[in-house]
Amino acid sequence: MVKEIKGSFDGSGLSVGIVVAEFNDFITEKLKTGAIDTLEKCGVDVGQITVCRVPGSFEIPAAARRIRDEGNFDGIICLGAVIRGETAHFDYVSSEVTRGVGQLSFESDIPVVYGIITADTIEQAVDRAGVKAGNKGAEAAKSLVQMTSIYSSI
Ligand code: INI
Repeated sequence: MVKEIKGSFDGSGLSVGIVVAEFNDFITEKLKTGAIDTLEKCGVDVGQITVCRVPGSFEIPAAARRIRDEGNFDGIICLGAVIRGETAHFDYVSSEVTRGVGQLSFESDIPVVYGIITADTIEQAVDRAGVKAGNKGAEAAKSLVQMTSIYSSI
C-alpha cells in the first residue's frame, strides 16, 4: 500500500507572519487583505497573524529571516509587487526578492511562501491582486496552510 502525504487546509492553531512591501501599496494592500481573509477561512485566529511592513520587495527576505529566527511562527507569507513599467532595475529587484525568498524557504523548518507579483504593467499587477486573475496573496495563504500541514506529516 502506497503511503501518501497530502496537505490539509485546516489552519487552526497556526501563528502566521506576513511580510508586506509598502512600495506599490495600492496592490500590496489587496494582497494582504486576500491573504488574511484566506487564513481566517482556513481557521487561523486573526490574533495569531502578525503583519510586518517593509519599504519595498527588496527588503522582504531579510525581514522574513528575522521573523523566522524569532521562532514563534508556524509559517511566513511574503507579499510584494514589482512592476517593470516603473523601474529600470525591475530585473534586479524581482530576481533578488525571488532568490531571497526561495533560499529562505529552502533553509527553513517552517514554510515560507512567495506572494510577490512580478508584472510588466500596472494592469497586469491589478489583475493578479484580485481583479481578473485571482489574488496572489490569497493563493500564497492557501499554500502556506497546506505546506504547514505537509511539513508536520512528513
Ligand atoms: N520595490 C517594489 O516592491 N516594487 C517595485 O516595483 C520597486 N521599484 O519599482 O523600484 C521597488 N523598489 C524599491 C526596492 O524594493 C527597495 O525598497 C529599495 O531599493 C531600497 O532598498
